[in-house]
Amino acid sequence: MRDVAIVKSERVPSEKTVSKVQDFQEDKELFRYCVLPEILKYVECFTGPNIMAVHTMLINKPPDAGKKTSRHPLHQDLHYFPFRPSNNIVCAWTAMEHIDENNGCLCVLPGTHKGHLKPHSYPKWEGGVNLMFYGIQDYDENCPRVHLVMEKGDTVFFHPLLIHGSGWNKTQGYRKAISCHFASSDCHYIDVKGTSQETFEREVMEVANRLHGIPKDATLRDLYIFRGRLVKGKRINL
Ligand SMILES: O=C(O)CCC(=O)C(=O)O
Repeated sequence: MRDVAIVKSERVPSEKTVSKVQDFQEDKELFRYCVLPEILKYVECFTGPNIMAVHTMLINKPPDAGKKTSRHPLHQDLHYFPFRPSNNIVCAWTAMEHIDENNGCLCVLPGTHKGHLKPHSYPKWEGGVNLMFYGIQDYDENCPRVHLVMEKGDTVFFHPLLIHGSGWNKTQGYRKAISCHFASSDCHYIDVKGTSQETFEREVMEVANRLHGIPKDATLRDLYIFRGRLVKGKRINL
């Protein structure tokens, strides 16, 4: 992915132009992150013994080009997942360097994982918004926010209903983090048609068709069957 501020400019892939690498599950080196015993020890508390890596990301938040497009709006990750139950899904997010409010740390609204999935849409930001950066528009403004200051190697584990986002990168460095969403392979798929997730399904399947020729009638479920990789135990439903 490239930040919306530079999406129309330079095309040579480099640290300066790639803001996110998604779906590294087939990359031998990066996938080592997803099988680290130090990570799986905690993941298993949420997923039980049958663990799938369902979404992987290497995030390289660029220095903000001046329009605050490097922000990630407040959202719930469950918006992107066509399977349930949410209590058997968890994100591991690891800082690859010191991260604080200057370079755009994670910001979370504690306790919100006890709520429901809220409707998401693109925020109407003046400078534009990155593809797939959906946000919640009606969160409680008075809810306290916690900014997660982390050191290299620090890892946070969080529920897919937890409302979170990240701030803009005010530094000249590229803020790096690696993350994986894990789910129990006992989770079951749901049809997102007719739900608040339908718009996302339509958009992501259009991109999958345009970039990879994935048939137009494929569903979000098909995409996750394809991208999911077993980490431990047995592959059951997912
Ligand atoms: O790393 C970040 O800045 C936020 C990542 C995030 O929340 C996401 O991709 O869902």
